[in-house]
Amino acid sequence: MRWIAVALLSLLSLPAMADGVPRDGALGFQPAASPLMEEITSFHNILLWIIIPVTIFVLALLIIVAVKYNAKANKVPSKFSHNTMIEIVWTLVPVIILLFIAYFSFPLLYRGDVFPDVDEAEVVNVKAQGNQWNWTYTYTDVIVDDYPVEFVSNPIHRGLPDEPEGTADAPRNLAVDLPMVVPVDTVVRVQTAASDVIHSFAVPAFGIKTDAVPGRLNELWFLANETGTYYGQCSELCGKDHAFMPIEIRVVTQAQYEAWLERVTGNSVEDARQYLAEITNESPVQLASVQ
Ligand SMILES: [Cu+2]
Repeated sequence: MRWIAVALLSLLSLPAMADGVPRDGALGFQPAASPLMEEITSFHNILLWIIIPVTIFVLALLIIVAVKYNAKANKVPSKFSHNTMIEIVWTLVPVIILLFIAYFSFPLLYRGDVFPDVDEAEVVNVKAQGNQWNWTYTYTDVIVDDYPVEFVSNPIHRGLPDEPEGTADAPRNLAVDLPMVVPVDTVVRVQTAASDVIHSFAVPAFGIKTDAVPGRLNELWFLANETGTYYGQCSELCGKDHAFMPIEIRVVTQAQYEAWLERVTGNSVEDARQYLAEITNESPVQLASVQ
């Protein structure tokens, strides 16, 4: 009974959550923060309306058969082996249901692969390189002294000596020292690669997941439509610290993004980090329910 209560409560409280953090006891997806994830969530909800009746129908058939046709209740079993009509029905009906699902599913599956038709000048390009065990983010459009801006995003190991100050509330195994920062309502192209083994770049609130493969450049895109802090994790088993290479993305306003860029390009990552802490204090991330 308890999990039913938790499920109902988590459904009721869904709209109140703003940031992309996993919650204790939650069911379903994190709240969508991109148009793609909104579509994935509504497709998932449509599927529930199909799956639940199918499950109830099959369960009902099983119960009817078990009760009505068991050896005690039905001592003389019928001997027929074929019924053309019923075989046509139980083949056609599932085919129609599956075609209906595929009709919505396939375009959605490839939506993330097709880059939207936008002005290249307005796209933010970031390369995400997976390493054992952290991510290197390269802002390929932002050049300082002939080199693109690049920094390593390390997880915050809470309780260990290298824990940075003021991060006591940061979600465990999700927060990083230097997050990827992108502007809101802007198409972001992420090119994934890896320096050692295969990793995978995934952020549930944006509905994105793409492998990061050594010697290969994969591409994904997202558009975050709400400012906030969003968390993801490496999603391809990559070694002993696989569970400790989180992804943190800060979605900020265009003005904040430009201010952050100015600090990064001023060659001071520490300054940029400080700035992020400042704007976090202005609108703190709600993490009260995170353990
Ligand atoms: Cu991994």
